[in-house]
Amino acid sequence: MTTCLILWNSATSVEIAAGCGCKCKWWPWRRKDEIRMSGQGNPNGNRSRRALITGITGQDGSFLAEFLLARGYEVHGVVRRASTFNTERLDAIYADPHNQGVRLSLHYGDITDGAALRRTLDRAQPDEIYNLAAQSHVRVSFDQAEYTADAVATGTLRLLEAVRDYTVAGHAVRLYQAGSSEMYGAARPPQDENTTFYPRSPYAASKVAAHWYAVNYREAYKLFICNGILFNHESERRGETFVTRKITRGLARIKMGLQENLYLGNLNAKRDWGYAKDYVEAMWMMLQQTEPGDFVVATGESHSVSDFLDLAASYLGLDWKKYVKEDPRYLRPTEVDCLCGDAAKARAKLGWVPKVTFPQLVKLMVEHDLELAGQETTLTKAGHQVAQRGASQR
Ligand code: NDP
Ligand code: GDR
Repeated sequence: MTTCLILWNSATSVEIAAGCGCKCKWWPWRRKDEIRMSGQGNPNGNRSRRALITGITGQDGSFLAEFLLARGYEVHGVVRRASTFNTERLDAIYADPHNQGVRLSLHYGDITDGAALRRTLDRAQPDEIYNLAAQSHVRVSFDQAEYTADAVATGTLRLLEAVRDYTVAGHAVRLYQAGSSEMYGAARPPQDENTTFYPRSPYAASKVAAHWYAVNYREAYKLFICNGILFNHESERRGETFVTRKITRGLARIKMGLQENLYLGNLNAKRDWGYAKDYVEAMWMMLQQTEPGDFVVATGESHSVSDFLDLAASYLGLDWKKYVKEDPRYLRPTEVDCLCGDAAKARAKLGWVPKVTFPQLVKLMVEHDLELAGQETTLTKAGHQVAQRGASQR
């Protein structure tokens, strides 16, 4: 007799089936006694569950790594070699690998390098894979279209091929694919899982390809793969060239007298903005279901870029119209006007609901960036020279 383990998720008060031992559809190659799950719901014996994250150094990757470590996972991440440190977001959880009991391991690799991906799978032996690696900037994808397609679309295909062979070799694994609301592009809001994709950038078209590769591998090889269709999610760790963070960084610096103007593109675009920490939890929840599926993750509220400016400026007591200038270099050849997600399926099946509201999100980002601007001011006043971050990309 095998057992089905049901985990109780205290955060959302829902029952989450951690794989089905009885039918064993998603772990068909496991012997029945191996399927009996440990306290962690691990189909691969009694060791702690292992997750592999591509894109671990990014906003979502860093939050997800923290989330999984807190749940007892051993976490492996793919890191690109760079001439400067690109692991800043992992500093809080990084531990010297020479220490005993370290549960975070980083592996050099790249989503454009299939051989390295395969080696990383062999070394990490993951039970869950989160494919977050991407050239994720929509505007940049118009300048680097081929590379974006290679990383986002073909990169996903490379990983799927590696996963296919990994399962043929007898491993049980579940994969999360990071899809995007950008795939809806010009489709009329509200958008849900049944809305037809209408991508408006090389990035979005590449994410659509990745989505369908994932669906095809799920159907063709019976792999447990979930596509998350996540709407915009932001945080104090958001890359500084995305509009929300650009605004909170820029206005906070203006408030402290460190910057005179803020140059932006289209202020009328509307997005459904949530908090990244809430969204990584939804990724994990998808992989704990008994059946794989695709889920929209969104707040259901849409706000314009100027709404975001209004709120951020009001927390700082600024009139943003005095400082914000339009710069056509930040416009896109084809824009996505309005995204607003309907996450009813995620609510019903995963029990997922966003916890942080739009005003709370803007406030926490402003507070964080005011602190950064304060540090810069203190150093400057003390006579230190402080170089501007990412000056060439602003
Ligand atoms: P980030 O841009 O913050 O992080 C992207 C990550 O991918 C970084 O770790 C980056 O590494 C890595 N990466 C980039 N290119 C490669 C490559 N060639 N090989 C390996 N790794 C690479 O993105 P987010 O954390 O915001 O997003 C995570 C994923 O979710 C992405 O796939 C994104 O497209 C998608 N997404 C994001 C949404 C959002 O609102 N944040 C919404 C919907 C989808 P490095 O640090 O070295 O640059
Ligand atoms: P997006 O996020 O394109 O939705 O992609 P971004 O913050 O870049 O743009 C949102 C909207 O703001 C407008 N905008 C500006 N954008 C930037 N970056 N810089 C500006 O100066 C500026 N001025 C106005 C844009 O035109 C756009 O309409 C993000 C990424 O995280 C993707 O990886 C992810 O898939 C989607 O969200 C969901």
